[in-house]
Amino acid sequence: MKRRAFVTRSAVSAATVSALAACAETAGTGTDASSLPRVNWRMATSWPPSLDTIYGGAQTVCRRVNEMTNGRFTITPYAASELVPALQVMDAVEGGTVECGHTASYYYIGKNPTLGFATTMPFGLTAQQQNSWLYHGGGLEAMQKVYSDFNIINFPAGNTGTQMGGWFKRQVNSVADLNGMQLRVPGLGGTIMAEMGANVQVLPGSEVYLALERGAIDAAEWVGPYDDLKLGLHRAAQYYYYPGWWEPGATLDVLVNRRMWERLPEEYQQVFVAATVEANMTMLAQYDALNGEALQELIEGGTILSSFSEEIMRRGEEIALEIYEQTSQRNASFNEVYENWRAFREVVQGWHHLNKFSFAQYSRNQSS
Ligand code: PYR
Repeated sequence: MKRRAFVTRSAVSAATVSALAACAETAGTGTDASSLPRVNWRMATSWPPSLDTIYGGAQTVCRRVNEMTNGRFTITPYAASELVPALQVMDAVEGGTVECGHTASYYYIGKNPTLGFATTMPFGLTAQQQNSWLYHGGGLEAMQKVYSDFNIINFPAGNTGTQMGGWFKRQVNSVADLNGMQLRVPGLGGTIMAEMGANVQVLPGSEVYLALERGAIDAAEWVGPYDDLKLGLHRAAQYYYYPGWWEPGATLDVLVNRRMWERLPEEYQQVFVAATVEANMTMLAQYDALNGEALQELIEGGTILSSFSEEIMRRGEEIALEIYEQTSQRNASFNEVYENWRAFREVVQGWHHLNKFSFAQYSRNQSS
């Protein structure tokens, strides 16, 4: 039922927008027929504004809310560290320092590992499958339940698609090669890398290049060719690994302080949800359109592409499954979400293996 309620809310948003536009038109004639209040919010983000893809997700939400309410509800996005440090956006929203934020939920798995599901899980769902789980598989309700413990309501508002595995200063062929390496890998991917012997840290996007270039870390993963090129990561390391098996379809979330959310008129809530859905789709389209060309530019500039070895990927998957089982035993919310997510994954992957991946396999064979 709830799932339907979400979809219905999104679907009726167009009607709401028309109603708001009608109010605005009347207001334009000099009669302020709109009883809707003026609301001004701030949105903290975890991103440098130079990344028009990921920071663009925050901008899309803010711009569309403004446009759809004819300027009555404005949200101003702020770059990482302008209001709060990049990796403390959730804390700021929870505490009400800001009304909302645009960030990656897996930066906060220290608070509850279940939050990782909102972004992506190692060996988990592609972007298409993740959206399917969130919007039609009970995923969004499940994650909103987890976030309610933090006085927050969350909405997907961007997806990077399957990421790259990152930039390494030296080649890694075996699990043993990862031992002692200093890596920048966020989320449960970092936990897995640590199990394989690496020293893992999570740095905000704006700090990754300097840390890699100066040798404070030996390898770093950010998103993919377009962003990585902009950050200059190819100038700090030569070996570019794929696939990003710990981030097969990373969602970025807008987090909203629950008290602030409840104070919004329902019309603004619906506009807000519609804007996040638009940002979710737009960011993925942007990444898919931009990454291919950026990859060519990287290769022409001397980047060496390498796939992770079967040994590293198999061991990574084994550790991921162990973590999922063990965390399920001690964390009730993780167990609840994992059970739902695992069942969904089995069905959606079966379907995609039959149609989508067999088509991809055929296309790949034809072009090679
Ligand atoms: C990262 O922090 O690595 C993201 O993919 C956003």
